[in-house]
Amino acid sequence: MSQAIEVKVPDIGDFSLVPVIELCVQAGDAVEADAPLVTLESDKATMDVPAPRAGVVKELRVALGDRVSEGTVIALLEPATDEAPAVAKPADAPPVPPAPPTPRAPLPAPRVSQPVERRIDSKTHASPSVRQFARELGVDLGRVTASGPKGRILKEDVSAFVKGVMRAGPSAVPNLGGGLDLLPWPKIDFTKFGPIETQPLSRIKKISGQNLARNWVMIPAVTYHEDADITDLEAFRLAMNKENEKSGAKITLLAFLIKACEMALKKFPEFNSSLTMDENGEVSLVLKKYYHLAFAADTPNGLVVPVIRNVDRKSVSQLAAECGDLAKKARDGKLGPADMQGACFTISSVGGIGGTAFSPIVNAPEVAILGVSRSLTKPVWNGREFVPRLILPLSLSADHRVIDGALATRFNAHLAQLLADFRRVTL
Ligand code: CAO
Repeated sequence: MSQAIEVKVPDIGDFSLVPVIELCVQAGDAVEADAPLVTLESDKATMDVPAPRAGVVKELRVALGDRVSEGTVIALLEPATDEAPAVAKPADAPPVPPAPPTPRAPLPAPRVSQPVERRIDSKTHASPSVRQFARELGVDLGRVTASGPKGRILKEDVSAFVKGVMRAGPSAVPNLGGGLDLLPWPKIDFTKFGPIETQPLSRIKKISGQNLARNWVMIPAVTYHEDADITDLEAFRLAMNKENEKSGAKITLLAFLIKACEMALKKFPEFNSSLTMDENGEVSLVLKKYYHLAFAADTPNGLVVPVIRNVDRKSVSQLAAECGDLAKKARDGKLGPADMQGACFTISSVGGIGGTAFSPIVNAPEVAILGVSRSLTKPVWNGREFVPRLILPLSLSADHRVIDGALATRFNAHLAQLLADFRRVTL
């Protein structure tokens, strides 16, 4: 173990002689860097003094009610060494490679909970660390009974509240819109109404069903519709297929769609992203710099979604060939897990079957999916007359937490432009 360091109250603005209202640790506790050690409260705000590094608290130099100012030593901390981390790892955790030596960080800024929070709900009187703890557990502090001085909610109060809710079961949680609180699935004896036959669900249907249900309830998705004029693209595709008739290599519409989507993802990077949450409940957006596109494939056993990797390094002909191979593998039930992982964006094309529009379900953790229905020759007004044009219906579902309506419509419009004149893909 290395030598203990003094943890001092950092710069807390204009405040001095601020009372310590909570001790978050005791001597002997192992703490992570940034973990709150004590909480201070001025007449304007509460703030935690965090551990500057991971280590073991050797001594707490303050007691509840003590008044402290910038520079007051609140604790002695024995920093964890690389060889012996202070916080125990689970026995079966893989060995952690030693981190390179880093210069000692300056004292982190205190986490301050501004008084505005109090004004919103004067009953929820709690330190930032307790608020964070409650947030992690999804606890509404307004419903927790405080046992701390001056009606302050302590960490133990939040734990006791959660235990109480767990003991009482789901009915103890009144549904004010926060939880789903769904009714159980209806149990009906269908034989009362007529003859029936019961079939087991396929393995694929069971797995995809769970994913689809989660995505449907967890993603606030909106579907945006657009028409793409593919008259020239389809003429070009058919001409190419005629030219290559002998080789048997067929370029599919799906391959053009994949290439056009790759270009649209490059122009609108938010579509090539995923939402993630860290252990503190902090949500961020991961923007991907690779282009792996998936397509939904209908198989006798159910829906599967194979992935074509690095679409940006492949030509439309290569994409068509790979789609064909993967679709065959899907139908033969031979797709491995690696064939279905890592997608950035999915295309669900039912155009070979029919349809005019539909709302595809976003495939988490992706943020958008393009649905494609059957193209149809329609009369389109060109300013002087109606002319027959081949129109492809596009239905883009996008996660509204990441993509708003204007952006989704721009993505669709751009995609339609690319499909209307595929030369734009080369620009
Ligand atoms: N409009 C009109 N015709 C279309 C079309 C469209 N949008 N897309 C394809 N077609 C035509 C093709 O021209 C082709 O016709 P020909 O046989 O005369 O050449 C035929 O439909 C088959 O097309 P294809 O061989 O190019 O196959 P595809 O690319 O349409 O489909 C695949 C491949 C794997 C996507 C498809 O087999 C499939 O499984 N589709 C269903 C996907 C699905 O279930 N999605 C829903 C998911 S959500 O529940």
